[in-house]
Amino acid sequence: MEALKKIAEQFEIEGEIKELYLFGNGHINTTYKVVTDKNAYTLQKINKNVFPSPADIMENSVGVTSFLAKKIAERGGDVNRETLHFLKAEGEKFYVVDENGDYWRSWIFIDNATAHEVVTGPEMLTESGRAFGEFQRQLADYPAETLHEVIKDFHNTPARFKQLTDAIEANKSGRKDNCREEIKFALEREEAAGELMRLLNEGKLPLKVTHNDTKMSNILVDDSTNKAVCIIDLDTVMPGLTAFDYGDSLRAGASTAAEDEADLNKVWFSLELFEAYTKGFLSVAKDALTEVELETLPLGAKLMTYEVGIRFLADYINGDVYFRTKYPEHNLVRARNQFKLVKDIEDKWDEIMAIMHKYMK
Ligand code: GN1
Ligand code: MG
Repeated sequence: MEALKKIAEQFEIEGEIKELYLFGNGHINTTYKVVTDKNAYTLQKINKNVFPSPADIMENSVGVTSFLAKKIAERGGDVNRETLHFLKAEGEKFYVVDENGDYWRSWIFIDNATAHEVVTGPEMLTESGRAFGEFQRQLADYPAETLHEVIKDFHNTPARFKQLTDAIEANKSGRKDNCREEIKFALEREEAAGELMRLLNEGKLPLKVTHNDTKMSNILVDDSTNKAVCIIDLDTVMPGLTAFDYGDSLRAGASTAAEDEADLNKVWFSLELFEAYTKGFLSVAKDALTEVELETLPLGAKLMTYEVGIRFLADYINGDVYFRTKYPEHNLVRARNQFKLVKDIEDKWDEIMAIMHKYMK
């Protein structure tokens, strides 16, 4: 506790530390709440195995949140609540490095707000769409090319495809023959996998600031109003396509089951949830997007789902080296689940596009 206190005290916190304890349920970083006699703060250790350059992450995060803070202040909002307010440490840095070489950061604690793990209905998805749409709209004029690419090729689906074919070739775990059907499903879609990247390379889609991990649990929702307050988990903020953020929300949010549900009869892409999210997202982001961006948003839903499916499959064939698993077939179950959603998105494509056109107007 004393060691943690010493780390916290290197940030520009106000008051005497009264309490310091573990907080939240993130899977990657380690989070604490620090309470002083004047205020409360979040203190977090960045996982250096997943994120090899924490200083770059902090540069991205501070760049984006200070840009957002300016806009929030202009419209009379609460800058310490509607975006993360990172604290400075010594030497104008926004992080502290401890004796083990671990990087720490801190921001003003946002109270009376919760990150929900489970989507309880369409209203929640509309609110999530509004929050991520707002994130896109407010950052539309941020110079995306100045951001560090903290995880290379994160949503580059053809690069992820290559990682899968490499995994199949190496067959490190010897599991290749257990998943012939899934491999076939993935390989048949090579052409489609490149659609968004192709449009980007042809200059038809603009590079934007994207969050890249747009699930419901990365939004703090106000406990009394149920309105989204603040987008959190900015580690994967990078240059990307709007379709990545829109699509990744739907991958997780529009499914009728959990990402690792093994009974595929329960796994569907819900048009009701899709519509709820789309309504919220476009109600705020529409005017900040080009015609081609709007037309290709649903491709994001298909490709983000396909992409994480091939990542699960590759990890299964590699012997479960990336995603945390609870049982030997866990990654294969996840891959099957995502592919079931991809198939359902393909089957419902005309209806999906019709809904999109309704809200594009
Ligand atoms: C990982 O750990 P979590 O849930 O924030 C992954 C995402 C995947 C997701 C699938 C840095 O996110 O890309 O969509 O698992 N994040 C990273 O559950 O690889
Ligand atoms: Mg995350």
